[in-house]
Amino acid sequence: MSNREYDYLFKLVIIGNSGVGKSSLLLRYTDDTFSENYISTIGVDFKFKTFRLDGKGLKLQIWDTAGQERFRTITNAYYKGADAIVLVYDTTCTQSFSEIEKSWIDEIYKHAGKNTTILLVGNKCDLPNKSVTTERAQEYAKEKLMLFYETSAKSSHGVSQAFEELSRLLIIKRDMKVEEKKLKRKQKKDSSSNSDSDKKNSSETSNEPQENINLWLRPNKKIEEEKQQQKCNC
Ligand SMILES: Nc1nc2c(ncn2[C@@H]2O[C@H](COP(=O)(O)OP(=O)(O)OP(=O)(O)O)[C@@H](O)[C@H]2O)c(=O)[nH]1
Ligand SMILES: [Mg+2]
Repeated sequence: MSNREYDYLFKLVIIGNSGVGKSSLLLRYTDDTFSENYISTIGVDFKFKTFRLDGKGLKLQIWDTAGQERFRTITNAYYKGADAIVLVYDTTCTQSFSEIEKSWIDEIYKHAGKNTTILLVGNKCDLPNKSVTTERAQEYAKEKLMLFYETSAKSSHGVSQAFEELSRLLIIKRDMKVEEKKLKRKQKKDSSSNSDSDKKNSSETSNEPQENINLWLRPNKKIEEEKQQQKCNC
């Protein structure tokens, strides 16, 4: 990492039904801790995670939102400008998944935009009473062009892998955007210098009589002759 602490800064927002384990996932990923106690999030909270990935320095600003319906108008204001949304359901709770299909996805499209990168996370995969099959979630993720991981904030299974895979995708997208901008700037510069030289050429050539061209060539020829005469013979 050159003179800055990181090469890439990304904003992520974790959303999903209340109790699916959003705060637990964040705490597992940033602090490597887990608690069985359930303290429901009020409004929003955030944490930073700075790390190196494939030789690059990354800083993630991760927003943890309250899943409770009554906070929805506050929380969806945070979707704007997010590089990615982490959409969480509980693998043992069918309702938490069907609400993704019914409402969470529309919330994302409405407040974050249709092109936002989405990571779908099936949390609590350590529990035996699974009710949302991997295939069902996988198919849905494929259809909606989302990344998909099953995790356990309790055992830490899949947690850092999910965030790292998401970060890799965000790096690719950011690099492509930067290249696109550079290309556009270059094209703009080229087209403006072309039109300048077109103007110059048209004023130099089209309106000038043929005789003048010869006049310009003549002094050059003279200079060449003079140069020849000045050449040293030793
Ligand atoms: N077994 C198991 N329990 C989990 C896991 N993740 C979270 N929990 C438990 O699920 C409960 C809810 O977790 P939270 O992380 O607070 O859920 P949340 O999605 O942040 O909930 P809200 O803040 O209300 O939206 C807590 O009792 C956690 O201990 C997990 O991976 N496995
Ligand atoms: Mg919470």
